[in-house]
Amino acid sequence: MKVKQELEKLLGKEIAQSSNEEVYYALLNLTKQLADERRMEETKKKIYYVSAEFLIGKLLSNNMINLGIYEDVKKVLAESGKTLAEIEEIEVEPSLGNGGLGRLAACFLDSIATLGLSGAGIGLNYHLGLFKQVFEDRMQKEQINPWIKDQSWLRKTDVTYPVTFGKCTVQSRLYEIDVTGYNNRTNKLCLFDVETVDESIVDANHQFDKTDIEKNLTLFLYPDDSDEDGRKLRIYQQYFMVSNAARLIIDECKAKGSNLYDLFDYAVIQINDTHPTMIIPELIRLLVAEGMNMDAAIYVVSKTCAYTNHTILAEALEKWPRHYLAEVVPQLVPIIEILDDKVRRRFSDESVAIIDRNDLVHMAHIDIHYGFSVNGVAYLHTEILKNSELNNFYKIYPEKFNNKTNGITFRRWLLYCNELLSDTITEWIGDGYKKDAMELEKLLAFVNDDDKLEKLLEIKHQNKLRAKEYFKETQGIELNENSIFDIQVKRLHEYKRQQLNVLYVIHKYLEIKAGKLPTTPVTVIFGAKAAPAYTIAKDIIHLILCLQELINNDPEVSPYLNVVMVENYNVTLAEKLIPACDISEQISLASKEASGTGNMKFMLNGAVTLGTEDGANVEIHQLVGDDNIYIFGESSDAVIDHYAKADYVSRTYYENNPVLKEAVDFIISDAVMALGNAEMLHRLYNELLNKDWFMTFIDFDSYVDAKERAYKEYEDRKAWAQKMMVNIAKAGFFSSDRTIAEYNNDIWKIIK
Ligand code: 26Q
Repeated sequence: MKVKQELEKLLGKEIAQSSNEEVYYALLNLTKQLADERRMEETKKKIYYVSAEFLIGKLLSNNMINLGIYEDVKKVLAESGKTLAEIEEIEVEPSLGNGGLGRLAACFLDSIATLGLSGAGIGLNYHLGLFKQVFEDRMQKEQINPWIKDQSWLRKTDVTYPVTFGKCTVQSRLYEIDVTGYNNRTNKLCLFDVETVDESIVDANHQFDKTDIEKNLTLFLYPDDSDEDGRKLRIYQQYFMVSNAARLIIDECKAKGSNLYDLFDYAVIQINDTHPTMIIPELIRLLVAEGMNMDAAIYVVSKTCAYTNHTILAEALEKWPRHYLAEVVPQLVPIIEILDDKVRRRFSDESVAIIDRNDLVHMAHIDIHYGFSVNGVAYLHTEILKNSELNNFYKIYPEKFNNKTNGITFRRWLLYCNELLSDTITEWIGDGYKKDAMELEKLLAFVNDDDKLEKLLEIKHQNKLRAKEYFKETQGIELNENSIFDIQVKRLHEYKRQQLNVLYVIHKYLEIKAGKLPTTPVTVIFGAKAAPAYTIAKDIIHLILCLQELINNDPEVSPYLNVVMVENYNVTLAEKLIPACDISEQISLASKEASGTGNMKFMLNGAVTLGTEDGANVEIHQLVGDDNIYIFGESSDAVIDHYAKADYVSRTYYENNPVLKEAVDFIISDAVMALGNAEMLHRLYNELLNKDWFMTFIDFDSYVDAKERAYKEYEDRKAWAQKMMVNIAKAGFFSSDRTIAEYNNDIWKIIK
């Protein structure tokens, strides 16, 4: 294809004479056309990945890479004096997810299409999605984030269903986004919406009538659930999502010849965490409405649905009061009661019941009893599910439990975000790794090749310069490209322990003030959004922003240490930061991070992990060996034991450790108080001293040791480059192509 001609045909003029915006829209349309040409016939069985989140990121470059026109387009643009980077600025990042689970869903869609599997994602078309984060007075403020433009990747379809709630019926509308595989088929992401949604009901303080379902249903991802109306709105959303999904699936299967008694030969439904759980009773309801008897419907649905668990945090396991469901979706309640009744007849163990004694409906329990597969997302996580969190279920259904260690798409997280590295790898080992990521192991042959090690360091430096330029331009932030980039980017949560990193920063600051100067300067970079109602998380952001101000403006300290918190961390910023990183902070309290996927992206881009034995870090550690990772902290067994015995007392650590005490006390020192809000800083200080539920203090010493060791070893540039090489070489296992192949072999069994 002649890219230039095609583009100019769409533009009606020369590229050089067109604005960036015109070029962007021409490329959008060209890409859509090409994606459409790769549509393929669907196989008998299809995988439906149902998820409340799809954190897909910008799509233009991704699609052009997958369609094989990326290089040509770049060349053609360059000839007209334009860069792809400036064209991409026009695209807005869709705001359809908030973190790991949503980004995982996006990587999975890419790999499903890339492996040539017939599949679709199903979710909601949130108009305002997740909030945009801005910093004001060194605090997080949320702004609404409208992302849908007149022309976008969304395609309006004719598909529409009436969805009935207790109090009203709404009419849905299906929108689709094409999902291109890498040199392979095009699948779809199906996003349901209601046409009556009205963004204008949101006031200046982001408040809106939470009971006006017709107008608010698809406005926000995870609407504020601090009151009952907010919690019910979530149920409205979830039911709307799964009712549409169930009907779409039934319609498609019927069209392919299913008589519905054989639904499981046509469809497999992967339930992404518990948010889509109501698809189980909804499908049962619809099959019964089609004339199937209840037992047959339960049997068919149970053979069609599979569940992925993404967390062991108790507060994230959804339990809905029965009376909420009775009000929002009364038609499901009798079915859920039958499901509960059947469980209770078989098992006397109260802990596996669906409706508990307090009349709470345990969504995960529905999935486990009435799905055929339950999987965790990393080896350790699945072991913890089997042996503790879900042990009572594991004893009943050992055959259902399986592990699927997460993965990431290397198209976005290497080929696109780090072209320098991927081009260099191609030069060294050919491009076979682009289809078979395990070929990256060929890089191990170069761990003693000085020139190649030197080249890796040079690429890292270039990526730091690129990040420096980007953040200077977009956020006015100064990054020192000659410093160690020590990065922690992920949602703000106490279990992820940004506060541990902060305590180290304070400790380092105090050391520098006392005259102990580091050899190589360090930039500690944070990026994180806090849930709007999560007070302590916002306090931690506040502390980071105060320290940023204090440290970066202190001429005694800033030549050696800088703290940077980037605003509105999202997929686009991740693509800039990850390739520039030296040290990847993965410091969750062991047992709490189900997997993590940022850890994999950093490793693939040549950062060295500083982490606990948690989630997929355990597998990274095993792959790269002790010398190529910095592991610290209590084991997950020890942590689980502390919780069981309730014997962790943070104050004891504080009182017995003067270095820790000094750092903690600094939170409420005059220096910080002069910049910050006393109430927030005191609240955080007290939380750490009196509660510290995620055991920050227990790992402080070993964290400081590991970090010092990493900084020290960074000085030996050759030894460090060898660690980088090993990390990149061993990252192949974390390709989502591997993960999806495993899902297909063990769970989905889609035959090409
Ligand atoms: C729960 C109750 C009520 C409302 C919302 C929620 C809720 C919302 C979002 C619960 C969980 C989430 C998101 C979870 C998530 O992102 N989990 C991450 O999933 C990744 C992919 O498997 C893992 O790598 C991470 O370890 C895990 O934290």
